[in-house]
Amino acid sequence: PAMQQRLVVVSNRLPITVRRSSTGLRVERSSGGLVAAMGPAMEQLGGVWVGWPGARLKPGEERALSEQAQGYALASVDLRDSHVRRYYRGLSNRTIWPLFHSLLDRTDLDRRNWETYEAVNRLFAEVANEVAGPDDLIWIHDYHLLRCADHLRELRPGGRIAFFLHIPFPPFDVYRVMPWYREVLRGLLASDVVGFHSSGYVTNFLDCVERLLGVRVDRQTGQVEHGRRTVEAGAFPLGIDYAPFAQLAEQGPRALEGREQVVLGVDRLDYTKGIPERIRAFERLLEVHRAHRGQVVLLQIAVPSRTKVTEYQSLKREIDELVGRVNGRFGTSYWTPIRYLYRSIPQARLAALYRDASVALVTPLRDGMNLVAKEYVACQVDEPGVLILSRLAGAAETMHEALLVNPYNIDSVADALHRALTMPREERQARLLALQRRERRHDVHQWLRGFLASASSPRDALRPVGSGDFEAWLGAFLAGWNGALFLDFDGTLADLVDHPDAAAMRPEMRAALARCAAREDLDVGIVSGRSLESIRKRVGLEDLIYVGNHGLEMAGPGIASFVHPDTRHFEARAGEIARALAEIDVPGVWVEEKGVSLTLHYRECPPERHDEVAKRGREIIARMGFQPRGAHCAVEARPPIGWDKGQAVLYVLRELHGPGWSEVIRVIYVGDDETDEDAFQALSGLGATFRVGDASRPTRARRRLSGVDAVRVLLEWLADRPRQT
Ligand code: ADQ
Repeated sequence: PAMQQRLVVVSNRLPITVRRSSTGLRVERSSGGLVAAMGPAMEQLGGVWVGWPGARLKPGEERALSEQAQGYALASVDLRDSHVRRYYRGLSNRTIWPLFHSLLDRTDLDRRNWETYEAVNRLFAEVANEVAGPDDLIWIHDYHLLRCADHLRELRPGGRIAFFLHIPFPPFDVYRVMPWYREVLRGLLASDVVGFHSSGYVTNFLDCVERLLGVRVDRQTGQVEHGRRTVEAGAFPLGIDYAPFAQLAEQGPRALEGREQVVLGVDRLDYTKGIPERIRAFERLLEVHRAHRGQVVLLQIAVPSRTKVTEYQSLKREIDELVGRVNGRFGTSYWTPIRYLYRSIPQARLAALYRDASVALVTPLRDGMNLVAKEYVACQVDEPGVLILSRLAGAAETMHEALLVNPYNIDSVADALHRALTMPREERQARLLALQRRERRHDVHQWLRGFLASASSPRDALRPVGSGDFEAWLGAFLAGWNGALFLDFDGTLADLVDHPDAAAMRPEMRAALARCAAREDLDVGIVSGRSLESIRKRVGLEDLIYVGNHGLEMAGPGIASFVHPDTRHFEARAGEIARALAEIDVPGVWVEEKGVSLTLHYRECPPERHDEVAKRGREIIARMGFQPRGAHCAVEARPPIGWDKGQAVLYVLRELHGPGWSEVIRVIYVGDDETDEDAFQALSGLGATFRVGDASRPTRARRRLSGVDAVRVLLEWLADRPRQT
């Protein structure tokens, strides 16, 4: 049997919030959907919950806090005031929250907030890593901690990490507004499983990952190729703790007196919940359907939330005024149309209110899931009530028997309200029974089992890249065109090895490359940092264009042999630098002289000395007037000539096809190295570009390929295509 795996939950808030006042510590249950979902789960499973307690604890107080949790341990993350301001109120609640709810007008962008968010996410990762055993599953929750898994992955490369997002994942066009979109996606992909409430969010996520990181995704299985790891994205729609809720509703005494029909709204006071729009819709009902006047009441219960964020303060004022206006306009001496409570309600009382209300009006402008809709359904143990639900809540994806509305369209919500208030009993019952059956079965326990099973089971790797992928990516781009294919050598055509003399293409790669070169509709060029001589010998094929020394030397069919005119000025200097670098006297370090440029290699020296060697090498190179550039376990030294792989490729294309080359030829460039970024940049928007390797480094390339094998598949696909021109 497998090692006993414990669960470590990481979320911004602990399930218990501490408030410090003049009279001492006050401890309360935290509000909101996440605690509602995970609280019962942790009581049942045990483990550790890592989070912020809401205030700074003094020594000894942590112990008192832990006594509040039943059946599991608490570990608190200590946040300073500046953390809370920038990470919590700033980036989490004024950037990610509105942006992920597609409310761009409310989205604030501030780089200093981002930096603190990053630092605090690291802090959470460190605490989680400390309390977790080596085999424990670490489950990170929600939008405050989108970067946490990345830091955890550094601390435990092989550990099990899962993530669940409780809010929507926005569509590509909205998501890209986030300046740190790459970092956030990489943060999520550091997990093994990334869970969302609905398949719509999964689609959005995969879209963003594919288009913004260029990594390969499988839409059928939700798998994402992230270097050598496969990450799985999936929909795990959250449910509620159904049975106890229904039971509370069975037991509670009558909660509503009076003969009016009650329309109920229950929310955290949040602008995503559409409370002002809802009040206006109720007002419209009273305007248009006069028969309801005096007969119906809107009971709106709002829990105070994020009260220190300015947007929430102004929302509170707006709602106060709206309620006052509508009550002033329609109220009579014996009837007040809107009753408004600004506070939290104990669960038993809430259940009785749900039960006694005729209609639940759940109209968020956007909501990850929305548990209130589900709680209302569970509590209909008496006369069947009607659920009106926003189409823009995640819950609408499954709860289609509810009356689904567009919360922005006030008239249509008013019409739905009228329909709900006058709906015949048979229809109410039919809709309700269907809703209840689903929610009873898909409750929070089932959700938990499903997610944990997925997070604990071994991952299948994504099927290897195939010709179909290249057909999808490049088929239309190349159709009817001649092509030009440029490839780096080391790390692209040949695996990286300890010593450059040992690098070689496998026979299948060489065969595929030769078949590409033999095609009349395809030019093939090798672009390398090696000297022209060395690269030509390594590849060993005629009929190719060879570009050596990062573009300073070129030769091949169709182009005049080229040596950059400034080269000879720098050859002597290159020799001097080589001698200076030879003074780095560390075993395994050596210098490769390539004429006008050189490379300091340290792959064979002990890993703990890599940083020191690279630093000293860079200093010497820079001091002597060459440009140092990091490569795989090496530092390249290039003469200060404004010429790179990108310019070299453009030069070759001009030589072969004239300045109007983009009218007659389609270009593909494949490379794995930092120096290939120059070519990706030169070709951005002009050609198809692929960076080999995982998504941990940013790239200007359009797509990523996992390794040398994927490059071979590309070459084979190109070689096998029917002639294009
Ligand atoms: P929330 O935005 O907090 O959750 P929701 O899913 O509706 O929204 O959960 C609210 C919870 O708070 C419910 O359990 C409800 O009973 C409780 N609650 C609300 N008002 C209350 C009141 N006045 N008194 C007492 N309790 C009250 C986030 C996402 C949601 C997602 C959940 C869970 O925004 O979309 O459904 O997480 O993932």
